[in-house]
Amino acid sequence: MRLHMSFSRVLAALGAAVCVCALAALAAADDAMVTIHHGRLDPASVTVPVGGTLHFTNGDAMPGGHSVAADDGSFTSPSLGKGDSWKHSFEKAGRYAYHIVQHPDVKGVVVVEAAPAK
Ligand SMILES: [Cu+2]
Repeated sequence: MRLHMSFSRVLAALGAAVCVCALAALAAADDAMVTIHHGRLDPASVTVPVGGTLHFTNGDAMPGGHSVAADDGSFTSPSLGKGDSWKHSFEKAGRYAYHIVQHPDVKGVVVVEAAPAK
């Protein structure tokens, strides 16, 4: 009985440690998300800090999938099926105009901001 009690306590402590780690990872992540649809990018304009990561998720089924590409060629995603994700990290500040390859008239912009001076 005594052994069982302490084992439960160890489990509880482990659980708490995992929770704290997950929260810390979330807080530290300079991540943003964009969902790709046939006729729009949601949101069309997104801001990440230098070093931040943008996650693109394809929300709509499309024969051959959807992909996104920077107008200046600095990034191109693979073809994404519905529900698939792809991520890209931005190491240089600037404005990156991009579009959906299958819907070139659907445009978005990624604003990469320099980290504030410390
Ligand atoms: Cu489409």
